Amino acid sequence: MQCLSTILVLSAVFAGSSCYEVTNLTFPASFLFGTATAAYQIEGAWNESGKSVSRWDHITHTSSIVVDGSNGDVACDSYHKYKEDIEMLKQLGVDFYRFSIAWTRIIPSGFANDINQAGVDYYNNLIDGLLEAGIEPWVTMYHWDIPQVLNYIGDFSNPYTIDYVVDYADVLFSLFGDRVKTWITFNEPLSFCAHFPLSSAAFGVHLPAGISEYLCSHNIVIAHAKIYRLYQLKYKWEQNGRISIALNTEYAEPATDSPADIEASNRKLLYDLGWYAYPLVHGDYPRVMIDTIRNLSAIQGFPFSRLPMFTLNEKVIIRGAYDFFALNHYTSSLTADASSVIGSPSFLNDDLVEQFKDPAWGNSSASWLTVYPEGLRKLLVHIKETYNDPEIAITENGFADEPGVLNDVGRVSYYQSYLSEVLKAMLEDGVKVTAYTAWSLMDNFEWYNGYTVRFGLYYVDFDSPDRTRTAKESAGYYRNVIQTRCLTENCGT
Ligand code: GBH
Repeated sequence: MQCLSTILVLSAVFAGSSCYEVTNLTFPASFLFGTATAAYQIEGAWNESGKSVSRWDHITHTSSIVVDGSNGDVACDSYHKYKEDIEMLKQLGVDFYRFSIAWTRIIPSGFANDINQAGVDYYNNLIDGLLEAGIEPWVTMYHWDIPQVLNYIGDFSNPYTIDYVVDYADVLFSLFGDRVKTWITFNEPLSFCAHFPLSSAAFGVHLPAGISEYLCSHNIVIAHAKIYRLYQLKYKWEQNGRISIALNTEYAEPATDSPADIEASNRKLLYDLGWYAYPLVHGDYPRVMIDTIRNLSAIQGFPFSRLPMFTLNEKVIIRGAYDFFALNHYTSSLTADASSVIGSPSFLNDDLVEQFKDPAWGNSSASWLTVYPEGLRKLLVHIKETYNDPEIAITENGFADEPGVLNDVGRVSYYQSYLSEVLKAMLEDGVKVTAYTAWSLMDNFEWYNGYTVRFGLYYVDFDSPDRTRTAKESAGYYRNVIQTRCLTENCGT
């Protein structure tokens, strides 16, 4: 087997597992390629033109949890430089651009009483500019920047927030739905309900672990379904768009081939992805979550299961509330059974598994992101088999390296190998993948990691007042893939 392909300068790319055979299958002409960003990570202009304070403005201004002490006050300055962003997207030749709208720019009070025209103008300009360039706008309604006023009342763990976010969605459909045909309601509830609040008090949600994650996720599933149903009743006939929710998961690779570890891996996927996908596809939480969390809650002295129940009416609106399956995926973990360990109440303990990384997998500059492309293919097959063979759009996938790397061979190799597994899943396993999104268009504010970790196809110079953008090697590689539909130099040979 040859190590990687001959294209570009691809020596020594996989720290660890250096041999990966890239397929010479090709993407069908109908397959869509895009890139993604999120409002807080790129826009800057945090207090301009009527925008109010979001949770992330609040966190970065009042705590010290971001490793380099930075914030998104200016970020990539895309609020002023969106035309340059569109030029980059044109250079890449993408079919679509997935970006998010800042709730705090559209309805700064947090409630839909007043609409901020300057915010509306910004997104109108962006959407119209994209359409003129022949690029479809794919809009995420919520990528973690909740108005701080709603964070104060408990964020999504407060059921009133369901109504407020549905009102916000209604405003977005009415303002932009004539031109936006692909909507993502929420980005990664697993991240913002389960991973983040636990890692920092800065989030300001003071409900105990083991309770807050489940309330948040429960309300998100209901809110998503209400937004979906609102659209069907009020807008679908006229606007004819498609709606989903971007769900993220690692692939859980069994640590050994023991039945207990295989079951643990399956359980982990049902906890991380099934928590949301099971209600949407099958009408309720996965059986293993219902039973396990009820039992653990009883042992821990709770008079109720910490996993809430859906009412019959809720089940009816939730089941089927999606037009396609939207998947964010970056990495995998080895997974082992830990069902004899009963920890303190917490979503992260309730799954009764232990996870760690295979030292043979390649690394990135984010500790959580190791390179295991086969995990994506296995995950796609798992989704096909578990969720009624849905159409799948990969709404994020990408690689982290250090600031300033322009000859980003690690990223090129990551995209090449992960896309290779997407092709195999499609053409050899029959998984209906119809779109792929590279995270991210450009380097941006990487949440807790500030500007120390980079995901962009374009480098951004955060020291320059212009926030100068420069194409990396990976931008050229991705452009070539989009043009040729092929990952190597020898497709079809
Ligand atoms: C995506 O989440 C986000 O949607 C996007 O905004 C972000 O820029 C991109 O990833 C790159 O990070 O620090 O060990 O607790 C990816 C899923 C879930 C990965 C939370 C990091 C925290 C791991 N993320 N996880 S840890």
